[in-house]
Parts: sequence; structure tokens; C-alpha cells
Amino acid sequence: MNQLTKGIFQRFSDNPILTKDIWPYEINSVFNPGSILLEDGSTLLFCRVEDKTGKSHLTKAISKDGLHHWKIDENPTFLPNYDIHDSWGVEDPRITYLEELKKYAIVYTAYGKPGPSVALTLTKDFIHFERMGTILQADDKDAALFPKKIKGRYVMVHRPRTDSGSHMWISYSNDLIHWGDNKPMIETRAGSFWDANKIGLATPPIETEGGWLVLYHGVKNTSAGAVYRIGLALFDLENPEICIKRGAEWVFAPETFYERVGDVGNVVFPCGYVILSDRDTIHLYYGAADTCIGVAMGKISNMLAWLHEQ
Ligand code: BMA
Repeated sequence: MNQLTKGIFQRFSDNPILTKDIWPYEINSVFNPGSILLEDGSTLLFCRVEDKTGKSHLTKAISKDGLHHWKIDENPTFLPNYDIHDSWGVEDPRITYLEELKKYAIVYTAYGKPGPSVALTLTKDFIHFERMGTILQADDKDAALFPKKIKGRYVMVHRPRTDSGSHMWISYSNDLIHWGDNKPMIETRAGSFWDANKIGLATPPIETEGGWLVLYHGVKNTSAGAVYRIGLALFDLENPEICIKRGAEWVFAPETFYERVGDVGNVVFPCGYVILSDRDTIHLYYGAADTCIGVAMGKISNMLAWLHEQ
């Protein structure tokens, strides 16, 4: 492993782990995967795959150790419906296992003429999908469910674009379909900050004793284009719209060649992690430069300690 980013995350030495060159069918790029640990301990990545028309679909890749020997579906696993909401593709899946339904909930961006919207599908096996369709209207994206109900309701983070900017919001639902009680969580910071121009959820929230640990991406617009980096924040367990801590600095940023250079350079974009058996180490899976997929290792305890120093 190299030590490009000191401290919280270390990149896997064999990054990138998934590229278009090893894909079983012809594609433009593979990036921004959702991820989940399966019952047998293997890691499933649900990857955003962009074809040569420019539209994205989702395809799964499974590895025993989450690092090597990926078994990739021979054909797209999940295609758009090609209706008004997703005629331009499906993107950026984030996966949460819902224990009470015994199903995986995949929240993804449906992209069509109205703009990006938030869509949901449920699955038990990543073969058959219950398509629930669009659950939040355009322009909205960067969404994921919390792993459990809070005060009897499902909870979702998302990023609507409003006249006041692109900030993180939270919404509540009794049935996963109808969402309301919308509340702001955190906003972009201004001026020269690394998260001055847009923010959005990176991975589904992680439950810890001291609160919900949230990794989010921040965008800074520069004269050379946007830079996508990752920061940390902690939210109240019972009232998850209340931010307890927010790091001033980013903790993960594009630094290597494959993160700096690609279809959209200077982007790291995680949509999922898996927590290993020590219940502390995570594998963070991320899209690099909208072109390939990398993994970085970190510890929940280090992230929390770092946040508490803020
Ligand atoms: C965001 C999303 C991501 C993408 C990123 C950088 O708005 O569309 O899918 O990785 O831009 O292009």
C-alpha cells in the first residue's frame, strides 16, 4: 500500500481493481460502485457501467476477498426501463440491507429528460429486481437509505438541487415509496473550502455508538474544472438531521494518476464500503476519474477519533 494520503485511508497497492479492459463485454468505463458484504463473506460490487452510447447501466462483480479475482456478470445485470425518468441511464447505486424485509435496497440515480431523480429497487439475489421506480423527483440524487428504521420510519439522505444550492437533506417514509418531513442536514461551505460548491452523500451512513458516521463528497469548482473529494461528518442517532461534528478538511482526494486522469479527471466518488470481521476496518470502493474503480482501506475508529479532534 502506498501512503499518498496520510492517515485515514490507504489505497490498495493493486488499484485500480476494476477497469474496462477486464470487462466481459465492450464498454466505455466502469466506476462509482455500490457495495455489500454477502452472507458467505464475499464482496459484491454493483458497478456503474457506461456503454459507448454514453448511457449507464449496472453490473455486478463478486470477489471472495473484495480485492482479487472478480467474477463479473457476462451481460448487464440491471438496465434502465428506458422510460421518461431513466431514458439516459441508471447511475451511482448505493446499497443498504434492510433486515426487516430481508432484502437489499438499491437506491440509484435515474437519469432522463426531467434531470436526475432518485429511484429504488429491491432484491434478494441481485438477479431478480422489484422495481419501485422514481421515489424523488428531479433534480435530486446522491441518495441512500439508513440500514434501519428510526422512530418507526425509513430514513433516506439525498441531494436535491434548489435555488439555495446543492446541499444534503434527509426525508422520512412509512412505506419506502412516499417521502416527506424533509429536513436539511448539512450545507455547502463557501469561498475557498474544498466543499464550497456542491455536497452529496458518498456511502450509506454507518451506525456507531456515538452517532451516524457519514462520508460525503464535496465539490470545489476551480478554473481547471471541478475537484471531487471526501469528508466526514457525524449525526445524532435518534435525530439524524442533527450534525454533531463535521471535519474542516477533506480525508480522501484524487492524488494518483488514475484518479487525476480519465473521462472526468480529479474525481474520487465512493458509493459503498464493506466492514470487515473486526467490525472496524472498511474497504471503501470508489470510482476514479469516472473511468475505473479503486479500493482504499480505513478504520471506523480512526475516522471517529479524527472527527472528535475537530
Ligand atoms: C456527479 C455524478 C457522478 C460523477 C461525478 C463526476 O455529478 O454524476 O456520477 O462521478 O459527477 O463526474
